[in-house]
Amino acid sequence: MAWRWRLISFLLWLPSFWNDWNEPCRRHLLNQDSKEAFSIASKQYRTAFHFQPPQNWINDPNGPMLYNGIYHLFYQYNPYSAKWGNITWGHSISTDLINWTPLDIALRPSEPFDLQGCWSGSATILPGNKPVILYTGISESGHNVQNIALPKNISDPFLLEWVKPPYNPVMVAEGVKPTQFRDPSTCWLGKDGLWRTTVGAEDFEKKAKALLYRSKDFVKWTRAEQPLFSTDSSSMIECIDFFPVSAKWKRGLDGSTIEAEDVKHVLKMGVFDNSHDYYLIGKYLEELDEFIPENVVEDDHRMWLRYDYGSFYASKTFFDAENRRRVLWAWSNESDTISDDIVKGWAGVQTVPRTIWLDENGKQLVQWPVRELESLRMEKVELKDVKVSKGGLIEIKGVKASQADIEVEFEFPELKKAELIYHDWKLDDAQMACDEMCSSVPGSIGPFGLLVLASHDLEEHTAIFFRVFKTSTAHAVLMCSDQRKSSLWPELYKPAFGGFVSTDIKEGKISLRTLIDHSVVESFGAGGRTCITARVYPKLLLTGDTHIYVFNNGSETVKITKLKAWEMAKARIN
Ligand code: DQQ
Repeated sequence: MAWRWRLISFLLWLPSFWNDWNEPCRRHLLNQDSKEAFSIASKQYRTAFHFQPPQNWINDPNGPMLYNGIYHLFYQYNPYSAKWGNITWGHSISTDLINWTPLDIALRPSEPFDLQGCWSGSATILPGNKPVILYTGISESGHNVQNIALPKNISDPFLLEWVKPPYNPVMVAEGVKPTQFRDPSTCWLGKDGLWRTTVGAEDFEKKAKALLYRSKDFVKWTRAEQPLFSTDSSSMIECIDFFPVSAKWKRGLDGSTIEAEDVKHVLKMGVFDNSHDYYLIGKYLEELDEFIPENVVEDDHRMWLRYDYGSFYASKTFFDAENRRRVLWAWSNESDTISDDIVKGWAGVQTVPRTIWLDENGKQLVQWPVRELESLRMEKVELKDVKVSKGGLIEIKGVKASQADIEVEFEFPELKKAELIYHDWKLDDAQMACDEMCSSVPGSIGPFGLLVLASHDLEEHTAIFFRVFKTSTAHAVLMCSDQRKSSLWPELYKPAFGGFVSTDIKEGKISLRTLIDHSVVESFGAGGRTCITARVYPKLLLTGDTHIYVFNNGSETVKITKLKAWEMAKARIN
């Protein structure tokens, strides 16, 4: 009888196998004569200046650092497939943060304390110029534990090999879920001579905790009774980053710069439930080892700030001591399907490295691509003082529209003409507002901005734009990156991302910088006060007929006071 059941199950399984197998084929091999040109697996979706390895899956940036003049970037990497799994630490090095050389995998599962994966973590440079990695291992039994790895040969400039000392693991879950305890931050040194790190965790009441650990020798770590921060508004928090920023200067600070009048701290947390990175600005009270956020009235992560309102997660900063700046990296996930990724053979990129500092108003951070990116700028086109009236569309010709860097400043004449809204939006409402008011919904001051990766008939395009509103007491500027028309391929994740822009618009001006890199559209509004990264796969990239336009769908004329667009060279990446 058993053979009969086997035959029945085989027959039942066959159609699902056929659908699964056939669907990617239909999607990817639309034109059998020219498989490459008509496939979502086309090389056209690979990036020219965003970090990615030659193939396979990547996610979080890990342990970025500058060591003896060389930048190191490690990253979560699956060496065998374009989907998440078998997680190791990939490793690349650079002298300019733009061109990267791949090295061997730095950490791979090998010991009982990381047999099921080498997950995210950070690097710290100890006195005597000794780098050390603290990372999460998934143990034989599937628990999250924290481990140390040290360079095998400290005088190797590339830090090729890493050893895991036998005293690992150095931290195991206590009082929190053993499967929700991970991603140790870069360590900082207190005035008492103790090193500290914070680790994200979820307790048994489903509360998120930034646990604090201290150590004298970097070997024995003791958990502080009080966490650095805890919240009821999220369950697990991942990839915590905790660092000081100057309230006076744009320049970055070493992670161990603690209490000083003009120093504030940033606590960044990846909220597991929605995969968004949020941050709070506040004071770190060293005596109490506690972080006290400023301007927070409710314990609600939806009211916290975000570095980026798009596809951006698990970010991490490092202090670049040579250039006195703090640099931010983040993982930007694909928005196609897993089966697309398998056919593409790769998934995941890192956003461009961004310098990050505290805004003059002390209330938010500002980000801007590192200046080294400008070394890739080639042909340039410029516009000055061009008016764009209602319904206007101006094409920016003369640069390769799939690999470009555009900076534009808009001026709008009469603020009092802004659309009136009768309710106060919450920070979290921006995406909903962008969803309702897309680039073709006419307004008053705006929507105006860029249409990029656009076909000549606009059937495909990604719109990045602003819209200005007034309430009874103030003005609000909405920035959107709308992907809904970005591609004719079906089954992609194509939302309209949005964030509010906190900027002084009384002067009637606002700027936008957009980096276009094949499947990445990374935008910086108002000098980097609001950032949105999008992943898009326009079909038009396969034929190369790509356009960039400035548009205005508001009743009020806006002026392009200046616009510069550069074609970008391809970086040497891995
Ligand atoms: N990715 C890692 C974890 C981290 C998560 C696993 C965040 O360590 O919590 O690949 O994307």
